[in-house]
Amino acid sequence: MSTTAPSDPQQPSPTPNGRPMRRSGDRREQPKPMRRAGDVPARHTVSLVVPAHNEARNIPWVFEQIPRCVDEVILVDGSSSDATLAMARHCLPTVRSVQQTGPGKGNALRTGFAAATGDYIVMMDADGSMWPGEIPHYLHFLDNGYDFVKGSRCIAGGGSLDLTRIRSLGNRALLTVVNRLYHTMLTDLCYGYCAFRRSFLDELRLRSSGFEIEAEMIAHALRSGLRIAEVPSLELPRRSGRSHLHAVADGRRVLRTLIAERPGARSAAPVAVGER
Ligand SMILES: Nc1nc2c(ncn2[C@@H]2O[C@H](COP(=O)(O)OP(=O)(O)OP(=O)(O)O)[C@@H](O)[C@H]2O)c(=O)[nH]1
Ligand SMILES: [Mg+2]
Repeated sequence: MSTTAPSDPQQPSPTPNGRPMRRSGDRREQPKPMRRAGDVPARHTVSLVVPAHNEARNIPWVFEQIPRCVDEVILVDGSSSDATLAMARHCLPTVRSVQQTGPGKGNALRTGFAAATGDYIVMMDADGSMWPGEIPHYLHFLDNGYDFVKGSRCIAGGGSLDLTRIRSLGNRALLTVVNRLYHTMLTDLCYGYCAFRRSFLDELRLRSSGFEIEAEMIAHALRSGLRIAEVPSLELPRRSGRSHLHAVADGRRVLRTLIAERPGARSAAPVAVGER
């Protein structure tokens, strides 16, 4: 009398040639094609640096909309007296928080940049005036060979629902200065939504402490010969809370920075033109 082992539902039933039968859903081993340089672009990692001073009420709107392409979010807290940090941790438990080393937005950004580990760094305000959904537009240009990508409110597709008359005039005047001094044709200047390759962080040689850091970044990017692109960006009104910017005093600091850092100026930070 022959006996048959009871069939094991885990085991595939053998085929006449002794091999297990392939079922639909089984993974097929595909021969892997050889990867050549330039075939498949590797995905670059992205750090988002967010300076925040008393922005607890705005953080939820901002953090909820950060796209999945961002790998790391760094919140640089400027000794907020509200629940900025607690709110950030509540909305995004993986957020990395760093404490800035001195006063001002410039100091906060430099602290955040130094802590970032991604291939690309994106900087964005915490007040809800910049829509996180635009981040992929910046990354698109970096992925396609640009080194420094800045938002522009003054090209088709961009705009501002926040610029007051005095700020708009100031921005246009400072823009004229930068275009003359640096022989360029940028369309916007005092706007802090930017992205750049982290490998160029040293080349940007940032020293500013206040709002003039945005102008310093652009001035040094131009002087270093970085490939700069502008993407349209819509600036929204800050969602709640008070502005930290003083249009006249900060405008003067931007002007001083642009003049001091102009090509050929003795006081300018040494920038390694043509090193790349
Ligand atoms: N960590 C830190 N963040 C700052 C400091 N100053 C400003 N910020 C942040 O930098 C971003 C830009 O500052 P805002 O006050 O919005 O300046 P602004 O956008 O020119 O002004 P509004 O248009 O009125 O909003 C915001 O996220 C602020 O919370 C600071 O000293 N430390
Ligand atoms: Mg703002």
